[in-house]
Amino acid sequence: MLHKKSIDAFDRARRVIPGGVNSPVRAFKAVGGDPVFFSKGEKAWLTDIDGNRYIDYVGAWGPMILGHAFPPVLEAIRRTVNDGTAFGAPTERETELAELIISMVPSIEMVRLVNSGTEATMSAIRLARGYTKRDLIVKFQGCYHGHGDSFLIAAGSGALTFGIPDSPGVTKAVANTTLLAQFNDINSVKELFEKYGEQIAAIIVEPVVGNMGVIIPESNFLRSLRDITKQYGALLIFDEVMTGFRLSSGGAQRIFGVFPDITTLGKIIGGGMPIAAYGGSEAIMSHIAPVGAVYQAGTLSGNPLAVTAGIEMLKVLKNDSSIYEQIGKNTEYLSKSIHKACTGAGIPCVINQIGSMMTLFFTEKTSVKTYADAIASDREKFSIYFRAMLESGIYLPPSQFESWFISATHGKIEIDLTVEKNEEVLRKIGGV
Ligand code: KE4
Repeated sequence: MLHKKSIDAFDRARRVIPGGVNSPVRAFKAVGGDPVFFSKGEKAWLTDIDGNRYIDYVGAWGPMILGHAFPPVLEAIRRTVNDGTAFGAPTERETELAELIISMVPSIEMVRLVNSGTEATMSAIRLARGYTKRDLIVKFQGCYHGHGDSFLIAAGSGALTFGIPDSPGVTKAVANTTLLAQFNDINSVKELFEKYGEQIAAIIVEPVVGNMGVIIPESNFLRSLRDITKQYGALLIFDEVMTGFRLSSGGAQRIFGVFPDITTLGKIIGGGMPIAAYGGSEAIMSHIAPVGAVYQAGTLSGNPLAVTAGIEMLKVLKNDSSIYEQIGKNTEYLSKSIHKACTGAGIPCVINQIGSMMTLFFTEKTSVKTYADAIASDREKFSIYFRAMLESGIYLPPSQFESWFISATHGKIEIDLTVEKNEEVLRKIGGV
């Protein structure tokens, strides 16, 4: 494949944008090579500025569950934009979207719309701290909740100490209010609560992890988080920015039957437009300004175009549960086909798949259930595989530690072609 225009575009972009990208993962640092610049998306396909076409498994990092350029979304935006792009005042559409979200997500009685997943998670922990009048937050090593200071925290020296800043600019003071536990290790949570329980405002967790690659909660792990937070009077926050409306029309919480106090949402609820949300019981959400004292605001929150897109997305997802069944089946078939091919090629791997989320880990391990398991994967092998698949017209997330996203528009043609290209690539890279 020729990438001359992308290479030139990247050179130009790097002169005026840090790293040439507006979000770090897009720069291909984790997989090497230069990023591809795209000009068009349609259904399961992307076209780059050199005219190359790819089957897309990034889906803008989750929003495109109904495929790129979903016609009802485009039509609704076209219709809405003629009346203006923002008013900074309430519109009925925002209420309609809020009512839709509440009707779909079991634990949400009231919801506030914001502009990004990071805003949603930052607001959720501020709300938890304001509601409980406690300062400490527990998060899990390897889980990502956006770039809020409280989340950019690395593991401290000991299991029972506070985190340390994981980025310059994050202060020690902030790191001293974040405790780190290990996903799928309930004892690591119990130890923290035994030591700090009365000071802990909330646990925030990706109920199914996407940001270590896909890691599925062991049975009872989420239930145990629910029990321990209730026992100590802390709140449970499910960060469903990725899993919300992805794993089911009611998110991961409806699949696992565990219901948090606060849920954060994003990605799919905008169908690619910038919008996110956080919600919970009325008792908790009524602590948010202007009703309550916990302050949170946003100039473009509830933006009419983004809200219109979200209404169209959720109307389809709410009314057609067969979508989830279909994309789950297609993803399972893809996952099993790739695993079979890797095994046949003598390339050890583990694939974690749930619904339309999956990750191929190149690892000698027989399972990937924890952060330690995930980071033991062979990143170099993934990079070689990624670049070979890219050259074969398959656009995967440019990092071992991300979820692949399958959409309702990944049909037999796309899945079979991906399986075929995977086999070709494995023969090419062999036991590298
Ligand atoms: P944003 O601020 O990027 O809209 O959302 C942050 C966020 C919060 N919670 C979860 C579970 C998330 O996955 C994310 C963002 N996900 C990444 C991909 N793993 C976005 C891609 C990027 O950073 O460019």
